[in-house]
Amino acid sequence: MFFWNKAKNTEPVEVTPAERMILYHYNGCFYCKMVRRAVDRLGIEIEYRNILEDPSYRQELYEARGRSTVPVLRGLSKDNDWWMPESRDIVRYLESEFG
Ligand SMILES: N[C@@H](CCC(=O)N[C@@H](CS)C(=O)NCC(=O)O)C(=O)O
Repeated sequence: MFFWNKAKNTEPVEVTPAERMILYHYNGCFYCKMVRRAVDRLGIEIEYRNILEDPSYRQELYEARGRSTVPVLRGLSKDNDWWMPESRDIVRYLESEFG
């Protein structure tokens, strides 16, 4: 099971395997590119939501997190909906789950 720290000095959050994964990103973002590269390298099936191409994606990200910084990986299941920011945490999670 993967855990990550949502913010400094917080309890680790448990990330459960998701039925669907979504990456909020945009093309010119270096940190997003790092994550997209990991997704390609690991051959993961993921839905991309480009927040500059579709403002509704930016809006849903903002509503969930209170900010629209990308990249953010979202894991959706019937009984869970987690949102993971920070490129390095995302890559670490993907490698631990799919590497
Ligand atoms: N530490 C973050 C940095 C993310 C970051 O700075 N993203 C930029 C784009 S490359 C961004 O979304 N800036 C606009 C904002 O924060 O609203 C990470 O590694 O994911």
